[in-house]
Amino acid sequence: MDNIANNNINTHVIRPNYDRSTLKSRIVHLGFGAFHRAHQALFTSEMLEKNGSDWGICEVNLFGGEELITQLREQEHLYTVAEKGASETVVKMIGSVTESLHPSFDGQRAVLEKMAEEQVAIVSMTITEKGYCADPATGRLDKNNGLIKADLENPREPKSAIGYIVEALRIRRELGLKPFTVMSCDNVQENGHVARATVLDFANLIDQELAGWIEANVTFPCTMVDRIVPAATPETLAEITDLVGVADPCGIACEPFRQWVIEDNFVNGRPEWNIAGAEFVSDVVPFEEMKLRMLNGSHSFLAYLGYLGGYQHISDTMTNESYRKAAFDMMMKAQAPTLTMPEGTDLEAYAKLLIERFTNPSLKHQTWQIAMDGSQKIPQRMGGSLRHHLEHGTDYKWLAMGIAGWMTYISGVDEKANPIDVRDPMVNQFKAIYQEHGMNISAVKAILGIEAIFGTDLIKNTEFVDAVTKAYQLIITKGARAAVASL
Ligand code: NAI
Ligand code: CS2
Repeated sequence: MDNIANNNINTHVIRPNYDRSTLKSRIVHLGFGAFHRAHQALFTSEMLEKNGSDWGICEVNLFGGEELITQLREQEHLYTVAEKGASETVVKMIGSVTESLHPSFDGQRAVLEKMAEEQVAIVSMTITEKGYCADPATGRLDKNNGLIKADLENPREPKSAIGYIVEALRIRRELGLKPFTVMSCDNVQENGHVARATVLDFANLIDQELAGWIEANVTFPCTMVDRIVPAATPETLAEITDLVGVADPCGIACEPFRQWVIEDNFVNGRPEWNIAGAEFVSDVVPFEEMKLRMLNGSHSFLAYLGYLGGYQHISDTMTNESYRKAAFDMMMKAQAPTLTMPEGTDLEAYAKLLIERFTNPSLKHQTWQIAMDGSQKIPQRMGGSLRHHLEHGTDYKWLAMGIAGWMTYISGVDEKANPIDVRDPMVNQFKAIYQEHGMNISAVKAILGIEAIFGTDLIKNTEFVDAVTKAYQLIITKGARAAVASL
């Protein structure tokens, strides 16, 4: 089959200019999705270009993505990234991927054996928020999660990412090998701490000695990752074929902006990602919080209220002045005041840049995609700042509207009475609530009563419950556009 590895590709594509044959799989990455392809793998490729080191990546998809792995192998693990600015596109071929595995066709053992190979120094992850099998409100392991229950019964044959990491570490310990660093690159508040807590919670339930060894020997750096990478669509792939000259089913389009701030806490060596633009710092938490609240918080706001308002893409919502203003106010009035940043951080400049990034008309980032998995996203994108405002008696109307927008969205019916395809690990719980309450405002209290999302404190705060109820009522009676315009 013709592909990017065995064909002439257009000369404007920037190709890897380093010797790929010297690379070793020193990183095993769980989650060969859209984001990783345009972020960590690209940073690694650009680093290799500059330092000629041997840090290669073995890609693993634990759930889905079988075709992607098959295709990647057919094209010698090469693929392209199209960085689409408002007026110009840069196309890069990525060469940092050395190998790939999928438990569906290579078997679970092959994945574990790879993770336990001596040269593997880092296991990194982009497995989505739900991949951590944590209780979203506490960040601790959810022992009732179906995958976790199965893995606790049969830890040598894991299914969850957490189960794989613990089993691979067990094997390494048994072989007398150094551990690897576990590096989360997901949009999870204090992602390294959540990865650590879930891994240790799991290990403690199966083998306390192993848990003690992990606690003493493994590090879990936190990272702040940023680049808008929408899921590939047939249109993006057709555009990439035009740009490259040959079809690349593993190709992905993204925005030009990228940022990666990493806590410098690696137990077994690390690549010099800094020479490709990443920053190693001692404390990432303020940067993570800034990004999750200002970018992701307003993204979720725009996703729910945008979808309900009839907008398919984030850039479409930005054509409506009241959405644009609400997103900026959400950043500057609802989120920025809750942050404690290192001196010199210019949050207004950050917010202005975010609005510009959201406006990029070349990126077709669907509101429906961002709306996915709200139960996992809302607590970290809005919960912390909400509590801050409740404590300080300050205005949080944008957060109340965002939460009410999410609640309306998960009812599963849009403003034209069409069904919404709600994707969320808690979707059955939402369905049960709406079956009982219909669109009645009593649904608000029922949803706020879900402890895994809202904890136990928020439902007791009548001022907050009233604010969300009012916003919800406005959305269902006047529509999302009018509700956003009222802010
Ligand atoms: P995607 O849908 O393209 O890929 C999801 C990946 O997660 C797949 O590789 C899949 O195998 C894996 N996965 C799904 N459920 C899993 C589970 N329960 N356990 C283990 N692995 C699981 O999504 P995409 O765009 O790659 O995003 C993934 C994550 O990366 C996001 O959830 C977010 O945390 C983070 N991220 C994404 C950005 C983006 O713009 N796409 C930007 C910044 C961070
Ligand atoms: C988005 C993020 O899908 C979502 O929930 O908010 O993936 C967002 O695109 C990235 O975090 C940008 O870095």
